[in-house]
Amino acid sequence: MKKLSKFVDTRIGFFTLLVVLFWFKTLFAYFTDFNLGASNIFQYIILIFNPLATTALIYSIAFYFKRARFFYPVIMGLAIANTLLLYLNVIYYREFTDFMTIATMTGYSKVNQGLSGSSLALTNLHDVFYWLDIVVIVVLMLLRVIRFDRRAIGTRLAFAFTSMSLVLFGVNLSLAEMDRPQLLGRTFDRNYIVKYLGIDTFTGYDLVKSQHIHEMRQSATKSELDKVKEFTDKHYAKPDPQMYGIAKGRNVIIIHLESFQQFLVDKKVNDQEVTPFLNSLYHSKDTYAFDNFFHQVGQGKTSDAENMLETSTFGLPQGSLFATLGSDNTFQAAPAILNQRAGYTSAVFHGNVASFWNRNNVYKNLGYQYFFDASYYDTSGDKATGYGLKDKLLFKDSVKYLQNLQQPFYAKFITVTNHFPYDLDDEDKDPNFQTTNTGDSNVDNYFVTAHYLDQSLAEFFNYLKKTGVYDHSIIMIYGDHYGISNSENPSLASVLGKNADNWTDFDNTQLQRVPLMFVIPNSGGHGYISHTYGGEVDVLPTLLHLLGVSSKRYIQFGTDLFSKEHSQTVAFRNRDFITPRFTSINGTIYNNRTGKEAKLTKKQRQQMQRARDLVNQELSLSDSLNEKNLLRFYHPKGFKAVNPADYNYSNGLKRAQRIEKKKGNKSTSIFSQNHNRSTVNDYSTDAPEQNHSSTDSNRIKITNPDANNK
Ligand code: GP9
Ligand code: MN
Repeated sequence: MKKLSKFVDTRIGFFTLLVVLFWFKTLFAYFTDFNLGASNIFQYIILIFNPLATTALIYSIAFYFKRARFFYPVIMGLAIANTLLLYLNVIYYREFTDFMTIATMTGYSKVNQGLSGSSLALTNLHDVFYWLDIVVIVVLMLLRVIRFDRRAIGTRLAFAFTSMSLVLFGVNLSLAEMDRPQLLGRTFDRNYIVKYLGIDTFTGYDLVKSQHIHEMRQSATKSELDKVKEFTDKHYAKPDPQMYGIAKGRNVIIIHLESFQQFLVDKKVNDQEVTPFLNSLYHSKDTYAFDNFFHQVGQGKTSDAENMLETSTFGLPQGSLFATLGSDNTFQAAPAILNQRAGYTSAVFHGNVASFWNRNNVYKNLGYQYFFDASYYDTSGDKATGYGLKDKLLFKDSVKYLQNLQQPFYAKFITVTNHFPYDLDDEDKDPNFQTTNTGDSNVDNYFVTAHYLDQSLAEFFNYLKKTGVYDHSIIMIYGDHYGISNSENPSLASVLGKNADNWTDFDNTQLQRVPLMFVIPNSGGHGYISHTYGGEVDVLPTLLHLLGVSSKRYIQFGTDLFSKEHSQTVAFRNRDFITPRFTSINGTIYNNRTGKEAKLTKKQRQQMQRARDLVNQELSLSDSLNEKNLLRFYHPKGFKAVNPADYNYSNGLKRAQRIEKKKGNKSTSIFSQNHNRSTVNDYSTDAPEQNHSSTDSNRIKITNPDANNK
């Protein structure tokens, strides 16, 4: 013991102590918080050794500082930074089942406000272990139990440590390459890099890559655009004449159902429907619904869904396109297309801060004319949960802005209440609705917030009907992505009548289904539930065609879901994919009917290979389009490039009213058509908060650089 403490009192001893502690902490994370899927003894050996080389390499930097008063702070600083990186990844992984990239980290700074609520919910009691050693060491140093070693390490010895670590790293890398050739060359899964090389290497590697993207953008040429254009032209699917233009000239009301999965539709728990209102829409003859519609988001989640729906291009393989590239990317998106082709006014209603997912910048590039963010609403006291204004209040309090917009409008409502961690105040809970009892509070609460969201929708629809807006609108409803993450799916299994013990990756993929419905009142009552396979990237061409706007001239990766030529191969962001008969996960093909590994005929194998090629091609081309910002070179007929400087989201209401005034009796707003009378009183909600005075502190902080003096 004494010997050990003496050793720690030397610099090499102290270094060794810190390296070993961090090594253990990383292993702790590997085996408790991460799920890296080591499948054989060789992979386990690599996994166990991979933190060692980089940790030693990083900490050896401190040896070059000769003076004790530099050496100790430097090595402790490195240890703390390294722990912080590990810990942030642990938190991030719990929600995204993925690791943080430089892109997400820099994106984080733009969105961290909104994330703070759920980050706290993502902490775990055992997290103490990640920080305990640091605290103990600092205390021991302060108490002089660990003493500073004044004897410097010679530069040559320091160099020897660095070189040793590099050699060790080389060994690590070659072992990894033996097991998985071209590990770094064709990165498709961050899990693999961490599994083989550790988090530090992954982060360093990612840093180099983001620098690369920066350079790529600068050197991109128009010929690269031609390749993309050739692909999307070839895959264009022409509209079904029966459907083309059936919603022409109508308002488009988009309802973004936060974290809402298809399994909620028609689901009963304790003999009660979770979402009775949505179910009634789903089965209505006015509704065209899809039950094999999949979310395709990556790390950008909501923002990826938005990007796909607005642009029919994919999100990025890492990070959020909105947060990382969105500020200066060129888009040819729905709001701009519909404004220029069919005179639509565009607006987003969202009760969270404008900076979340960098929306305040990106929406300008998409061509959104109005953005009613949290600063337009009273979000004080109990009116908001962690991600913003509660849904019932969002819909109700939006009406005073919506009614002044010129029709037709393209208006998107982004809900938030059904967001992890599915918190809802008791006052908002339906006393007649009894949720599941799975023992996993996320799963149990998920049904409660979904039920609330459903009620809020019913109230909004009542308003639309009462004012007659309903009759000349098309209402598009979709779920953006999963609510229950893969790691929690086993808790959900029993609710779905499945067995948690043999839950598979195939089952996870099945749960990537989200709702998509087009409600088109007075359109003949031919609505039905379509079993066509499709994904979020297909929505824009579908919608444009329903509105009678041809999508042919634009670069879009999706195809019209109603078209006979629609491609039913649905690409997921990690390059897995699903077709009506088979699902490809990590290279394994499953039979959709049995959920087991498929035995393919030669012909089927060829078909699946073609599907795989298609998926790889479309994802790569979409990435090239967005990463290199190629749309800046593309000028489709009649499309005027969007200039973000033309947009400003402050004083939205005043701006709309000014337009109303200027148009006089030509104004088409709901307000004008209602003989210049407000329709606010046509809205009724049972939300208990509406009359609460705001005594409590706010649950979200409003800081929108753009919006003042409403
Ligand atoms: C926040 C909301 C949530 O404004 O849209 O985004 P998510 O966490 O689901 O990506
Ligand atoms: Mn979301």
